[in-house]
Amino acid sequence: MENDEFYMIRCLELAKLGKLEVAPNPMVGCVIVYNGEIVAEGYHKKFGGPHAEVNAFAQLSDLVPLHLCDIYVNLEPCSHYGKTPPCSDLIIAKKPKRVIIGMLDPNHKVAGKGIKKLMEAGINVSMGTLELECKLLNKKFIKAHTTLLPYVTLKWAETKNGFMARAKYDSSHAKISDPKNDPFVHQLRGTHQSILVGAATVNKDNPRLDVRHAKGSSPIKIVLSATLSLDLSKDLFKEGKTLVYNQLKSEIIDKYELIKLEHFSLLNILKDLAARDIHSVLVEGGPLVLDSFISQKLWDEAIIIKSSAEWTDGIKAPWLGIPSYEEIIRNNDTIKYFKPA
Ligand code: AOF
Ligand code: ZN
Repeated sequence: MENDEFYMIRCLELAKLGKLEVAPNPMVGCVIVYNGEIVAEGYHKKFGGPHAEVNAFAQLSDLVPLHLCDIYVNLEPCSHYGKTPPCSDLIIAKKPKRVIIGMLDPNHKVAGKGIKKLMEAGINVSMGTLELECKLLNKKFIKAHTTLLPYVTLKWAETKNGFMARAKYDSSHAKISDPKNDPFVHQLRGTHQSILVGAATVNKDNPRLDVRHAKGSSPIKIVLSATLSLDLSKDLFKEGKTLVYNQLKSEIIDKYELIKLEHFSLLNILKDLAARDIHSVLVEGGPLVLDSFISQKLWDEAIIIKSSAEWTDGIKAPWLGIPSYEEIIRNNDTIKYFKPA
């Protein structure tokens, strides 16, 4: 149905407007159509706030005959009492002609129950319009709910000949990517709930790991330091929230939290993050941490910023050994996107 796809594209556009503020909730847009015309739209704007359907109904004029309207939504309307009441009950009360849904909600609290409620109430439901596109938009939400692990994005910059850091530390930080691409990198930070580095990166580079060259709130910072060999006076610990995974102790200290894991492993760290409703992690290094994610196959996507600079020596960047699925030239860098084989 061409028209269904047209309105679902609009739902996806609306849903994306929530991308910086809804996590760990999904991005959801809703469109109400009467007589071939969009008469109301809404989207989920903020975590804890009203769902897309509620915002769309709030826009609808009383003059529109609801029983002749079609409702489009990219995610199955919810069936549970969370921070807000069930959207499927709201839709049933309004008795529309048809409800067109992009994909099932993988949240086990919903998972088909929303659709079942609608159908049992005698509403005509169409399922799966632009399902792939809907799934792609909410890939982080889906990963977390189906595997109980967060979506892991690896990100690093490397020279044209594959070096990601100087062999010996120098205070210049040996910046590789074009500074004009800082907004791009910060946009990536803003669309992940957390950002992860190893202790060596904190001690050597003193990164802030915040969002300052783009819109969006700064992600929760995650530092891996099995032995707590970490300089806690670094900038990172001054602003925002930081979780330090280690093998020695658990303690909450002002802006950071030490979390002791009996079995210190990447998998257990990821499980713990998902249990805290952290659905996405941007791994920004260093080389050993990135290598561990790759060798343990615990990543979902890698974004590599390749500069035009060539160094004679340094620390080699990880080698993914599989073709990129996309390449984009941005300023003086090439951005390469990889997926696991
Ligand atoms: C919808 N429409 O716009 C969204 C839905 O705590 P709550 O009440 O906000 O519920 C969060 C859950 O509701 C979330 O995990 C997902 O299953 C669903 N999100 N559902 O019908 C929406 N954002
Ligand atoms: Zn809902």
